[in-house]
Amino acid sequence: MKYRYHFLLIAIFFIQYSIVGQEKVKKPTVIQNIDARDITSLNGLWQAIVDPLENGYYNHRYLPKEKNGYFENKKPQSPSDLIEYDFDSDIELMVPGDWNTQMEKLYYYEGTVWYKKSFDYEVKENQINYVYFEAVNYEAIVYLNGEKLGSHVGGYTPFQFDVTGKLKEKDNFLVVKVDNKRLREAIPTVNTDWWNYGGITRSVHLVSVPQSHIKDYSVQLKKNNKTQIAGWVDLENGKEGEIVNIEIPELNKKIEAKVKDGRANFSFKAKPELWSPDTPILYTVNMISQNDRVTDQIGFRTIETKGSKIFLNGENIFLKGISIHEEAPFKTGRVTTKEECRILLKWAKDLGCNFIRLAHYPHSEAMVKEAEKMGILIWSEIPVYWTVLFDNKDTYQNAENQLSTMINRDKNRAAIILWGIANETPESDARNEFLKNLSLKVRALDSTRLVTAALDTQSSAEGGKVIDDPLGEYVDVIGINSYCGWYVDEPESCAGLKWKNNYEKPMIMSEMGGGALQGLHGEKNERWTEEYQEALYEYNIEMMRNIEFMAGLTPWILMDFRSPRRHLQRIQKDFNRKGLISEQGVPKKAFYILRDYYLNENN
Ligand code: GCB
Repeated sequence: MKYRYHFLLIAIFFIQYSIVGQEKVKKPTVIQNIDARDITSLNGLWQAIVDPLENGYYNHRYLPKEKNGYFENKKPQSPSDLIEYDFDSDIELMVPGDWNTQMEKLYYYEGTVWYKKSFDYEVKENQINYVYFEAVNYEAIVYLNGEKLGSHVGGYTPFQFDVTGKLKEKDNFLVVKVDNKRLREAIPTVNTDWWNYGGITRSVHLVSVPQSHIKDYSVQLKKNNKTQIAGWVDLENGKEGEIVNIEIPELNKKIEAKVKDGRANFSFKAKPELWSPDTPILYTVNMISQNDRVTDQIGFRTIETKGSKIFLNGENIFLKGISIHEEAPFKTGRVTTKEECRILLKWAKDLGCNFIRLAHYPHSEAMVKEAEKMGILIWSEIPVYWTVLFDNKDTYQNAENQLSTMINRDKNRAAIILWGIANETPESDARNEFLKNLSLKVRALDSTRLVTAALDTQSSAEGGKVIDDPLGEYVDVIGINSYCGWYVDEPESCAGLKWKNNYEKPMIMSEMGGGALQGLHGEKNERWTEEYQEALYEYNIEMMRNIEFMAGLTPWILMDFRSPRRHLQRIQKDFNRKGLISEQGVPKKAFYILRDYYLNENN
């Protein structure tokens, strides 16, 4: 009896501890579908102060300032006051936007910039307000009217803070300390092949939602079931037992689901016309709770693998893709508008693509939604790139947070079929464990899509390559980055290169390619000419024709993009020149080689 009692006490202790423990690690989440909410834009010109020594944050003992930090936006009250900063007489930067391409002196800048926006706001009764950031690269510390709201790490995912009761009708000021210093332990780490564009790179909104509101939802076909729609709606401050309606008018569906522990689960039969690149059909879906209503455009499709093939809606599909960086056409810098997304996506369409790899980090929600409307399948990934610190627990947590936020934001997008967990990571036990855990995380969060990773670790065997990376076990689709004819071997030798796969899984050639300066012509063995790149594509396509387990490809890359690793001034001028299109939008010869392959084969 005594022992039983002790056991009970211990059990209660553990249950409580784990609940409290969970509470402690509860991550701030964001509301689903920001486009469908009552929002006030905070985009436009913000005042800014460039602060390389973080003088507005640390005192001369290098301790964070509790008072007199730049977040207070102080003004002298008398002529004798000493205040050594002034947003009003400093620079201005456009939001959304990176700072590097807005001012010449910020081109290479990596460090802290303070952003400030003043605004009036009509506060409505009985509403909850959030300030919502679509993305800030890399670390953001956010203050409203001098008070710290919180901080966020990770350059490509959204975050929000509750500002209910903190907004005034007049003269609010939002200050964001943005820091894009590269850190060894961060995700990505210090070493990448793209520009570390700093700033408030995506839109900022003030959101107003009812006290009891729809926070999040998932509406998708059940895994591999074309006639069963299943999902849930999460309410914030909802009532236990409250009814949530899910309506799909075009399918004549009106479903009632009851809230239990904050969530209304549902599952119902339906026969939607399936979303595919040829038929990118999106249905209007209304979610209606007692006090809130959110509408989304949702597509329905299935995706699975069998052996080395990928099946979309039960039909074998060959993924004719291209890799894309979120780099703006014509002006470079980060993509900031829907129009820029559409230009890049239209170029992918012109190339004959039904698929894109959004490299190497989650792109904006606009990019994903526009691609979905245009009928383009998507591989979306997090920046676990090259040599991240695989044995560091915080690094893992950071990667997992970015992964969860990416999946959370885009889980209703039919276009996304693959979640990418890593790119070209060096094999080691720590790395295998890290990536295995990320793959398990994906499966726990979203069992309907496929897991992939881009690998450059294939071994060499006589006459060819063997895919034998242990990570192959944990992914559904194996991505292979291979630069035959550019970093290794002569282009002519690629055609005969043989591939063997130790896994009975589909393989996507997730990168291949070589550089060319648009307009530079010469012999096909002359590097940097369009002819060299053209021949390289021809030989590599020849090689890929002979890989029977290939399920698609996303060559590197649609458009030339800025990279601080690319110093050859007569050719590169800080651009990675592997684009099939120049940064000014002019296609190179290889563009047409790939287009011919896509339009004339594998249909
Ligand atoms: C790679 C990387 C990619 C680079 C590319 C290159 O393997 O995944 O980010 O930009 O090679 O051009 O070297």
